[in-house]
Amino acid sequence: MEISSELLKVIKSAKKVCVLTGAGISAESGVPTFRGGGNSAVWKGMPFDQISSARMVRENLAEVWEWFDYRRGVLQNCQPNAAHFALAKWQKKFEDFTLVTQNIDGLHTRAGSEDLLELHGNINRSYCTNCEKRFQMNAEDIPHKPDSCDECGAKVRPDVVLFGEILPLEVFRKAEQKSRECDLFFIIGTSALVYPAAGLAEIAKYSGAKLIEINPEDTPLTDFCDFQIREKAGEFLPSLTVFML
Ligand code: BJW
Ligand code: ZN
Repeated sequence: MEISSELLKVIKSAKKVCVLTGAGISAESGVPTFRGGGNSAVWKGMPFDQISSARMVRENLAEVWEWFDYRRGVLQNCQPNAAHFALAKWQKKFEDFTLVTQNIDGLHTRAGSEDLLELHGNINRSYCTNCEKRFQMNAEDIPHKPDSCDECGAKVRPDVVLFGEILPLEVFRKAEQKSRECDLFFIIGTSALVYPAAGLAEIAKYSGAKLIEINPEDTPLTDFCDFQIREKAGEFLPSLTVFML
């Protein structure tokens, strides 16, 4: 795999590095992406942005759970891939390193990444729709447990950020701060269509960081980037990591 000397120079001189990942980084683990023929775009005839919405939680929570339990089942057969492991190594390679993900699959953590900023929640957590008590689920429990809150008896819902919902404030603030402060920002495996997550790359660029995109396809941010790597994350990141050593 060819890696330009210019790219290596930028990476080797970077001190504060921020990485934003999306569904594409887990594609090689067998987790379906949302867009671009990733296979999870439709569930029972419903587009995913309809079922993964705040409105659906209010109107048909049982069906929302069915969709998330189905995906928790898919994840039982998925392991972190070479891209997740490469990024776990990066946390020791830079003076300051921040990993921000839109993914809810927990694969970065399973690969050894620490202090992960999960913008859209986690598929193995839930919270009470009334008192907001949080629950950690066992990945093996399908269907999910518990179904209702042990404090107040109300129904629990997945702890994921659906369309029309606010991102966890502290997590987003930290991601925003790190994007503003970094000198190098990677955008890996995301279609960069969903905001405010995609806006982090814009914050980084306007604050003076160099932007590197790793994605086999173009995105709306491609022309905005300093380097565009048209490769699969699981193939490119391990090679890059070897050169970085
Ligand atoms: C590979 C690869 C390989 C393949 N290697 N790459 C500004 C303008 C317009 C609208 C908005 C705006 N700001 C906010 C909005 C509304 C909305 C939004 O962004 N809509 C746009 C779609 C238009 N945003 C929200 O609603 C957010 N909330 C919010 O803004 O709150 C404030 C507010 C509230 C109320 C009113 C007004 C404001 C919340 C967004 C939450 C997103 N949630 C989801 C679902 C989570 C639960 C679930 O999993 O079901 O999160 S949507 C879905 O998209 C999921 C993902 O995290 C997210 C991003 O997708 P991602 O990761 O980019 O995946 P894909 O599939 O799109 O792309 C995969 C990429 O990988 C592709 O590019 C491939 O090429 C690539 N790839 N193999 C590397 N091997
Ligand atoms: Zn409760």
